[in-house]
Amino acid sequence: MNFPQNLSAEPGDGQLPTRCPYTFRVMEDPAAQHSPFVNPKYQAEWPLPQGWQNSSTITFAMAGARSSGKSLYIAVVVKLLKRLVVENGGTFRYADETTRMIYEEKYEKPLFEQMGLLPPTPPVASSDAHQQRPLIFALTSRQFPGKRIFVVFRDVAGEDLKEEKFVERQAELDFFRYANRVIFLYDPMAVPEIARMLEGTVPSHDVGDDDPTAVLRNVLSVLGPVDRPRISLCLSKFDTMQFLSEVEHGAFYGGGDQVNWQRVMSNYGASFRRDSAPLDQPFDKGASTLLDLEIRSLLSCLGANELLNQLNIPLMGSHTYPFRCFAVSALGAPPEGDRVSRTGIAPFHCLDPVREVFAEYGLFDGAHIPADFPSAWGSAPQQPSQVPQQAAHPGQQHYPPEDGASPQQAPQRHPGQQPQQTNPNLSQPEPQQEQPAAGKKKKKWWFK
Ligand SMILES: Nc1nc2c(ncn2[C@@H]2O[C@H](COP(=O)(O)OP(=O)(O)OP(=O)(O)O)[C@@H](O)[C@H]2O)c(=O)[nH]1
Ligand SMILES: [Mg+2]
Repeated sequence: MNFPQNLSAEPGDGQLPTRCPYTFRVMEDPAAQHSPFVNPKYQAEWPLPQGWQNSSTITFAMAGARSSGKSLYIAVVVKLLKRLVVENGGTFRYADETTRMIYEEKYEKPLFEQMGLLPPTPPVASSDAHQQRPLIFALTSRQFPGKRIFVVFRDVAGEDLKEEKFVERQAELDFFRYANRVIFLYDPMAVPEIARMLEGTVPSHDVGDDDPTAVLRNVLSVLGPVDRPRISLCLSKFDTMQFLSEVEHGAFYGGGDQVNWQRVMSNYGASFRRDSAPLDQPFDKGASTLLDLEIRSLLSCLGANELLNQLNIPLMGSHTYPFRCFAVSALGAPPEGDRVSRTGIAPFHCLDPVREVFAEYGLFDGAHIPADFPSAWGSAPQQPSQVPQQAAHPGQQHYPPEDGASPQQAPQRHPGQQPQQTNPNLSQPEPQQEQPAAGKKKKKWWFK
């Protein structure tokens, strides 16, 4: 099932515009030296990474209840993203020093070096809230030699998405409205029936108390009546679901309307039993469509009907929320205590939500070597210069406003716009220019 075609969630109409890495909003002037959404007084501390001008930006915002697996997903998906890019003949690097420091300290070292888990992401109001800074990666692609692509992830604390006093924190999450994808994780272990069945089979681990339906409702309320970023609804910790095929269900299965989980999860024909397409092969859209249908039905069996219904009935405005379902497992096996499994980290289907976006633009979609790709000693021929089409954003304003007025209204989208299915016209590079190093000092003004 494809995303609805009557909604264009991409302001660039199928192209990849230059966005502000902090607010995710499209920059009207892609050649600007600073984000127009950052208060000029603080632009030195919130700079655009080197080479940002006329680049193409792809943005991902994480969402989900506490302990649904968001931070571990980011830790793993960054490693996988690098492999995907390199397998496809591209290059991958941290776009700035801030990203390197945060990724290495908060994600890579604890998980991949110490083989431990990650602490809960601190709420944005706390002084150690590292997720205020996005993780930005600079990519190049062999399909589009010389073009600069930046991929941006923003982690979120489940604590900030909980129901209690959500309106007070809502403004901090405005970037959801402009993300290319909101990756929403749904933890099956939070379903009491599943947790009960797996007791004794899967080592117990953290499960948040928050209702994922309420958390999703909060995310949708941030989107308001107009903005409809596409939502990748992921059944997370899928390794735990796979254990259900081994659980003797005599004690749990009473027949009738009850789901026989052992039978469901033992179905060897199901897409969720197979791995994704190899990294040097095109993203398998057919398998992804099947998986989408299977996971919708699994979510329904897990009692997540209200959650699914919310996406089909607009909370505000008149448009439903375009979403597609995925299954992901960052660890590949349940952790043992506060450490990852002794068998190691074996991610399952984690890159699917990212590859699905790339495939839309023909990026990193199989090790395709263009006919004019240079021989070993030649230099890559440049594609004709094509400047990305920029969406008109009337009334662009700094955020936060200098005069303390309320933030600017969302730029108007065009619900009737058809997304373009062809490759994007990625932008040509500009000569590199010096940027001040990203400031380490935290500024309270930015996220109140
Ligand atoms: N079995 C399994 N457990 C996982 C997986 N990913 C995360 N977990 C478990 O879920 C816990 C929470 O993971 P995090 O990534 O820290 O969750 P989070 O969504 O970032 O949580 P907050 O930061 O509090 O919002 C981990 O400590 C693990 O116990 C997975 O792929 N498989
Ligand atoms: Mg976290």
